[in-house]
Amino acid sequence: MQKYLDIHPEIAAAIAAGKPVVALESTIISHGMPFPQNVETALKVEAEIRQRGAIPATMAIMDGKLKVGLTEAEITRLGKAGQDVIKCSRRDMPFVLAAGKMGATTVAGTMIMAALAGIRVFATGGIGGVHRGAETSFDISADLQELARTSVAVVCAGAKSILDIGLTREYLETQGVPVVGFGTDDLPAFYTRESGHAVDYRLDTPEDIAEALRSKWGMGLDGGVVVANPIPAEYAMPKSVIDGAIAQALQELEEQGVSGKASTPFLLARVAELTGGSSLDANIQLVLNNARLGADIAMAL
Ligand code: PSU
Ligand code: MN
Repeated sequence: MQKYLDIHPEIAAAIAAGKPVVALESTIISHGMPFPQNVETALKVEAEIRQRGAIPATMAIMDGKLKVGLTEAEITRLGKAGQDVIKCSRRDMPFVLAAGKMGATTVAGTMIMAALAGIRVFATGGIGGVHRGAETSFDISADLQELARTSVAVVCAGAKSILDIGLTREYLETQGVPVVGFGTDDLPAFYTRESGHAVDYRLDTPEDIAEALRSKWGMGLDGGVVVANPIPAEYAMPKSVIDGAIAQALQELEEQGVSGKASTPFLLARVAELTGGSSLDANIQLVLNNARLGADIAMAL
């Protein structure tokens, strides 16, 4: 493992000293947002985490290493390359590593790297899930299986309604993955604060969340936890606007026959285009909001 894992010295020191560290993914940089907003947001997210007293660790595969903690130059390199970077979930990581190519980690990939490095809290925008029509396409994100097995708490704004949120909930339940609502009983749907689906447990403080994580892992139950944090009300989008864009993006997905790992980036990009800049603004704000909560949980832990 030492051969592959390259932990930034500041992060290695923090982990060794038991200081709070928050993992961050890089597919959101390469495939989730356009340049230059992706790089600006990634750097702002890191700054926000530092301001709360924790240390950010953005993950990627570069130069034949699993890099835990990127420099500003590395984040910029990744953000400029955009969709040319290889999106890496569990399946992809060893091949990109072996080939010495640049890879951006998804939620699943980032959870794997966080666990390898000893980081327990990870903040991002949205998780992958069970896609609409999965009963025929079988399109279920590997993020869900990773949540079932890898012991990292994922702070997100819920799941986008490009997914079937009800089926995603069922899948997580089957896999024993708890879905916690931070200050909410209703699972957020990324751009909107509510999905109409209940969370499993509502907790109102970072300390309560940290205590539940300690209990889970302390009793030997491996696996992740979804911590769903609603987008701040002032940045939430009207449901009708977002629903319309998602419906159109899904129709185009089918018409163009997009499938496999290309589906999610295609849908994210089309929804962003169809809603103009407003969904990108919302996306940026909710990620920052999750970074703050992630830092608070890491501090409490
Ligand atoms: N959802 C978002 N933004 C994202 C992603 C999902 O709102 O950037 C990215 C994350 O990296 C997530 C991945 O892990 O897409 C899921 O891809 P797939 O559905 O192919 O597993
Ligand atoms: Mn998929």
